[in-house]
Amino acid sequence: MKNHVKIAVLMGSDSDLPNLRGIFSILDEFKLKYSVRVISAHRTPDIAAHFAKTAKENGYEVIICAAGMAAHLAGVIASHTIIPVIGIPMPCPPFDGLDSLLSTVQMPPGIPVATVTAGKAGAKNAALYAIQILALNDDDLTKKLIRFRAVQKEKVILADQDIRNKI
Ligand code: RP5
Repeated sequence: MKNHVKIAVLMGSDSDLPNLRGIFSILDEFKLKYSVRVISAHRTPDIAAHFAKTAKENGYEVIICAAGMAAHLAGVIASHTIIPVIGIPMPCPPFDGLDSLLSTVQMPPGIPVATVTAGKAGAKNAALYAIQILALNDDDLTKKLIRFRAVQKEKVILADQDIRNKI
């Protein structure tokens, strides 16, 4: 399968979407195709299991899962596939993401989930981490990642100069 969609982005609820926009802008910037689904470990458990069990044959190489509260989506997906799973804890009231973080990160030994930080920063890092996984076998993506870091570095250096001129 060449040029197939390799990245899946799953969210436990469409209420998670505002925190996940950064994923799509980064994947778009790298010109990568992706699938986006709302799948809940608790509300649609059969669909979650089916998605994970068929993910490899459907050509996916990395799965990003965002969920909040008792956030089991990433863990459930990971339990049904050997494709790498990245978990993003979603901030939700009343505990503002600490509950989601612990639910996502605290996997029992044997079924790993690569958990990033909660919320929008985690979403961006999940996208970049997914790209880094794909870049292991893709020189073009590797070059784009190196360029991304160079641009990021330049922005910090400019911000440093700017603040030193002002203060
Ligand atoms: C989780 O429950 C979802 O991922 C979401 O973060 C949270 C609340 O979902 P809604 O009640 O807003 O649909 O499963």
